[in-house]
This record gives sequence, C-alpha cells and structure tokens, in this order.
Amino acid sequence: MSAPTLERPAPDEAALQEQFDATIAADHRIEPRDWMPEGYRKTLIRQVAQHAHSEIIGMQPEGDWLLAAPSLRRKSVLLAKVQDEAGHGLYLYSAAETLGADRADLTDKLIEQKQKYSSIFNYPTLSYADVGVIGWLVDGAAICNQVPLCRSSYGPYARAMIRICKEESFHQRQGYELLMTMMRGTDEQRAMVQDAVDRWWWPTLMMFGPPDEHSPNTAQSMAWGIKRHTNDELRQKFVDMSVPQAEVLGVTFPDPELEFDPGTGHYRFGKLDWEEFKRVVGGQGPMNAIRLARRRAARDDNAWVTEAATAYAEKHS
Ligand code: BYC
Repeated sequence: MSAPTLERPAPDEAALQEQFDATIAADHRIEPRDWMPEGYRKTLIRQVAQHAHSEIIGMQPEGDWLLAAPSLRRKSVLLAKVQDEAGHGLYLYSAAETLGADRADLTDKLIEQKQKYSSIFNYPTLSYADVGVIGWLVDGAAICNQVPLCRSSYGPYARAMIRICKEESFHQRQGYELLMTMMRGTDEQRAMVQDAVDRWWWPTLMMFGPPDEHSPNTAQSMAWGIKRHTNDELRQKFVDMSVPQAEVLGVTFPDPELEFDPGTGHYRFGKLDWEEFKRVVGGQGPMNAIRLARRRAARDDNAWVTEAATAYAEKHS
C-alpha cells in the first residue's frame, strides 16, 4: 500500500489558460495572484520596465534646467514636475515587482543596455523653451499613448497609469502655459519657441514606436489587451490633436507635407526618419552616453544608502 499523498493535484495548465483567455475576452483585469502565460508576464515586464526607465531617465533633460530656471516660480514648477516623473518611475517599478521582477536587477539591465528607455530622452535641451516644448509635445504624446493604458488588462499597470495620466495632464498644461508666455514676449523668445518645436517635433512622433508593419510586439500585445491601439493609430491621433494647438500658439511644425485631408478627416504628414530612430534606440543618439553615465553614477554613488536602508530594515524586521 502506498503512503497517502498530501500534495495537491498539479494544476491543469489547459484549464488555467482557458480561465486566463476568458478573463481577457470579458475585458476583466488580470491580477498578480492570477495564473498568466509566461509570454504575457515577460511582455509586461519588458514594457513596464521600459516605461519606468523612461520616467527616471526622462528626469535628466528637464533636470538640466533646474539651476537655470528664469524665475523662482518657474523653478518651483519645474522641480515639482521632475519630482512627479520620479514618482511615476517608482509606481511602475512597483508594478513590475508584482510580476516577479527585481527592481535592482531592472536598473542593472537598463545600465547594461539590456533593456531600453524611450528614444525621446536622448536629445539635448538647448534653451528654456525646450522645457515648455517637452511639457506640451512630449508629455502630450505620453498622454495620448498612456490614456488607453489605463484600460490595460494587467491591474497594477492600469491602476498606476490612472494616477500618472492625471499628473501628465498637469505637465502638459504647464508646458503650454510656459510657451504661451514666451510667445507673448519678445521676437527673440518667439524664435526660441519655434526653434525648440523644430527640434522636438520629429523625435516626438518617434515616441509612438516603429510603424505598425515593423512593430513585432503590437499584434500579440493587443490580443492580450496590454496595448489598446497600434503605434500608427496613436501617432495619427497625436498629430490631429497637436496641429490646432500649434495654430493657437502661433508656431509651425517643420513638415512641408503636413496637410488636412478632408476625405479622411485626418492630417497627412511626412515620412519619419526611421534610420535616425534605429540609431537613437541602438545607443547612438546625441545624449545616450551621458544619460546612461549619469544613471550609472547615481546607482554606484548611492549604493551605500541602499545598503544602509537594507541593513536597517533587516535589524527591525
Ligand atoms: N524608444 O514592437 P514595438 C514620459 C522598442 S515617459 C525606444 O512597437 P511595443 C516622460 C520597443 O520597446 C513615457 N524604444 O514595441 C517622462 C521594442 O523593443 P524590444 C514613456 C522603442 O512595446 C519624463 C521595439 O522597439 N512611455 O512620458 O509593442 C519626462 C519594437 O517596438 C520605442 C512609455 O514607455 C521608443 N520610442 O510598443 C517627460 C509608454 N518605441 O523590447 C515625459 C509605454 C518602440 O522588443 N510603452 N521601441 O527590443 C508603450 O506604449 C509601448 O512599449 C511602445 C512600443 C508604444 C513604446
């Protein structure tokens, strides 16, 4: 007679998959306690980690202007905005942790260039108008991309996005308000704004990712309800939103092909330089080396803080 076994029967993978598929089909949320296919978990860790890294690296271009802000008011607004980005990174690393990722390991992967961050943060901020244009266009693009992510199928990611989008919306308005103020100023200030728009327009359109026919992840991510729209759909939405805002502001976009198409109800726009996108994502953008060197220094120089905090937590656990 064999000894009675106390082990539970092995879960039936097919039944678990069926339950997962039913949850996705019903547009309900997958939570950390739920079974999920390995591919779903990996895709989410990849996207959420990249998103978190983008928020943290994204503090640098605007952070460069904290000591040179033109007034105390502008300095305090910018400081609050940059701090918000740090907060976004932290919510997102926490969401990645619910999937079994380790935060320190994710940071190491960023620094070793095994994980990516958004291409947009590899361009320099040359004047204070860049702070306004990042708020208006870069945060505007981020909102366009992230509002649908509030309905993402993974609960912790979707919930983090709700708060992040509220803050991004404030960021966009502060950028637009700064640009409006400059446009009401001198000819030199207006020229600074136009110059910043000229430099940031195309890189902002690249934030949405490669065209749909060259986006290896979109189809599966949409089937899983992680992404709700394709890269090209969101890029088009952003162009349609931005053109009337540019008219109100009194600036133009550097695209001779930009034109309203009454047939489709959308703006047609010129071809993006996808070779530039590949170079920047591949580490050869104007600021890649500086962005990563600073992140590496922040990790290494502050390692003692992590060690001390860990030792303290262990002592009091
Ligand atoms: N830059 O198959 P695809 C912010 C990669 S921060 C670099 O279309 P997916 C802010 C892509 O990862 C906002 N890499 O991918 C902060 C994939 O690489 P791997 C940041 C890019 O994931 C501070 C490959 O190209 N927002 O707002 O389906 C101050 C093929 O692409 C980029 C987010 O992170 C890029 N632009 O779609 C101010 C949003 N585009 O891993 C503001 C969340 C693509 O296969 N993320 N790649 O080697 C997403 O919505 C999606 O991940 C993406 C890409 C639309 C970006």
